[in-house]
Amino acid sequence: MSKTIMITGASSGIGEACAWRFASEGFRMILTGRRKNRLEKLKTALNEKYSVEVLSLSFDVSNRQQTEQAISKLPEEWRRIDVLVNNAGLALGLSGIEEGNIEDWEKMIDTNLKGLLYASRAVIPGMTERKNGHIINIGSIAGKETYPKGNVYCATKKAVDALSLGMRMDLVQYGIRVSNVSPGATETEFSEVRFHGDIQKAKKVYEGYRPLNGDDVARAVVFVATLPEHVNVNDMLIMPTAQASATVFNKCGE
Ligand code: NDP
Ligand code: 8X3
Repeated sequence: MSKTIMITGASSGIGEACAWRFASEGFRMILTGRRKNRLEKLKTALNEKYSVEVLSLSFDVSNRQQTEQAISKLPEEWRRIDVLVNNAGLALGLSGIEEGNIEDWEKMIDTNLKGLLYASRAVIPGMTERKNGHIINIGSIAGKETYPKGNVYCATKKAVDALSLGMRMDLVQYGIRVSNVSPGATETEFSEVRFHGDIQKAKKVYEGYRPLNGDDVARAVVFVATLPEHVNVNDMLIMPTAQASATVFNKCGE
């Protein structure tokens, strides 16, 4: 029987690219995000190309009640989740800690950290019962290295890094795999969201070098998820060739 994967934040970027890659591998998919229209369009496109079963679920992962309800009310045939990709997340703002916007901080913490916890807590009991499953958390280079003005976003991703290892330690006794996949600069809607819709500012982030795209990261996630069951990738850092660290780039004009 095909495995079932739940991908949070599948309505764009890395999550959407993962949906396409996992569909091509024959996974059944639960795709989540807030933007219902996007998810429905994606579902139709995936069905047309790969004839895979897709369930789209629209909820805000930072809302505990919505997340718990969405997962606890899954139809019987979708209750067995083999792989959970905790991808939903965002950065809001790029500013010094002395002038940071507290609402932005709260949204990042609520989504990147609490949302990941809510989704995981709802899915893990099924995995422990079956003594099988795989959680893949999307971290970031920002969780490995703090960069100037990245403060709170970096802190949430550092927390994802710590949680991935904590989950791994607690779930090893159940045979559940836990992986942390941390990308460097990836051109998605990420910067547009970070700069509150300022497209020009967002474009500048990716100028002068070739960033990753969603599909580059999705390939890594599929690799991690499709290794033999006795193999666990604890931690993977995947960077554009032109980016050596959070702040060191080879910008020679792409
Ligand atoms: P996008 O903005 O393209 O995608 C973000 C996804 O997260 C969307 O599908 C969005 O869906 C979803 N999302 C955001 N907030 C919520 C919420 N409250 N509830 C449910 N879903 C939510 O960015 P990326 O694809 O780049 O980001 C995906 C992940 O990758 C994030 O965790 C990000 O931190 C991480 N990352 C990104 C990097 C990059 O350079 N782009 C590098 C390293 C890590 P919707 O708006 O429909 O809810
Ligand atoms: C996204 C990559 O470097 O903008 O996590 O934080 S970065």
